[in-house]
Amino acid sequence: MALRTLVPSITCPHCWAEFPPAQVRYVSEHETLRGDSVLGEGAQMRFLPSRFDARGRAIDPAGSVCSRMACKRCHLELPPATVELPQTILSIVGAPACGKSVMLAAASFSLRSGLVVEGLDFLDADPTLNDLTLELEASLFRSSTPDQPTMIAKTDLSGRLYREFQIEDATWMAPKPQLFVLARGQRRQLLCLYDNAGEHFLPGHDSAHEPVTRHLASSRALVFVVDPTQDQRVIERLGGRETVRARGGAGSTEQRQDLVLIEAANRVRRLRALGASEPLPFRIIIALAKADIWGGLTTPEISAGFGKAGVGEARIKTALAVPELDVLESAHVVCSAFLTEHMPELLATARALDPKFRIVPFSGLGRAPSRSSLELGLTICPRDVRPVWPAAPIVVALAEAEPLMFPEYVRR
Ligand SMILES: Nc1nc2c(ncn2[C@@H]2O[C@H](COP(=O)(O)OP(=O)(O)OP(=O)(O)O)[C@@H](O)[C@H]2O)c(=O)[nH]1
Ligand SMILES: [Mg+2]
Repeated sequence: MALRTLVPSITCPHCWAEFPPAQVRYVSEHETLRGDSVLGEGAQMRFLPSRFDARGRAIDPAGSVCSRMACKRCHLELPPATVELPQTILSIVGAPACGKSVMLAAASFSLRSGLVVEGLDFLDADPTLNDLTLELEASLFRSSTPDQPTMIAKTDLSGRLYREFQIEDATWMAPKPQLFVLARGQRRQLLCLYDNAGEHFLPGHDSAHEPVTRHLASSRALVFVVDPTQDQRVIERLGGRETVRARGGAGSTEQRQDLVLIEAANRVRRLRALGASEPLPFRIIIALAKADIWGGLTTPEISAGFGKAGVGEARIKTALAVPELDVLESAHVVCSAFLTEHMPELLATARALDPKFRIVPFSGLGRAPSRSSLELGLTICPRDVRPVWPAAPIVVALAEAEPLMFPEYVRR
């Protein structure tokens, strides 16, 4: 039997409890063991095993061999990789409609293609758990009807994208984790992402029993998605609200995105008991979304160099791949100048929270959606979607969290 190495500590991707692997619960298999103290009558009982078979599998109180594991606290099932691989949680944060779900779909789709980072394998840790990402990808990137206009729906604030569990007489709700196994050279890692509704990040929307953004307590980097088309100065330069809206821009300025960033930082401080003047425990990556709309406003025009080199296959590869560090660094400089001119308070906030923050522009769709009919709103045919640097913000965040796995993207 091959020896398995266990991680020293597990962080549950569902409820973020931390505990050693020896305390992991098993899911009973015997049909008489129906009913669980945390998950209710419909679930199989979870238990702390004391008997094992010759192959090290747990035996439940009724004598059945069990191999599925669960969290000590919330009792939700843990994919086997969680006890063996170190886990990196990245928090994707941003105002409503800034482009988080499109980024998640475009990033996971392109990472699977193998064209994004040399030698990186990217697999679902558990396809049943990842159904959410698979659905998002299917609608825009793997459609069986690529000529039928479609669009990713707004992320719901509750419902099937979330999990409910019972702890100490209270019902908790948390977003479903999306878990991926990353392998590069000798290194293997679990990557854990969540797709929140933007409303969850707005000031005043954090409730004790709906810990929907509690991943901020355990994450290793913050990907803050910024939509420049939610800023009045950018909207004016692009020709006004209606023009911006018709191209997929938000065209609304209800949310000040710098305040959403401050709120996220405050939650991180509160959850980790950090003092007001202590630095944040991770890097902030400003993911500047929808570059296909505002890229023409930068000097030099970012859209000119942005994944355009090459033709045919080569062009697709340059568009999907994370560019080399010097290209990322010059994009950072150009975008910094753009933000200084148009959204200076956002830049100042990011700098104050993390002086080494990095800016990564991207476009999940690569071109503007259009209004195919009045009822459908903005849509795009999957065949026309051309993401540019879709996974770059996530890979740069990973490089900050796991520099040994992605050394070529670490700042020198
Ligand atoms: N032109 C353009 N429009 C985009 C792009 N990405 C997203 N959009 C538009 O922005 C809208 C919102 O994108 P989502 O990814 O759903 O935004 P979100 O941040 O997940 O929003 P919530 O779920 O409400 O928090 C989409 O319906 C598109 O119309 C892009 O890369 N280019
Ligand atoms: Mg969404």
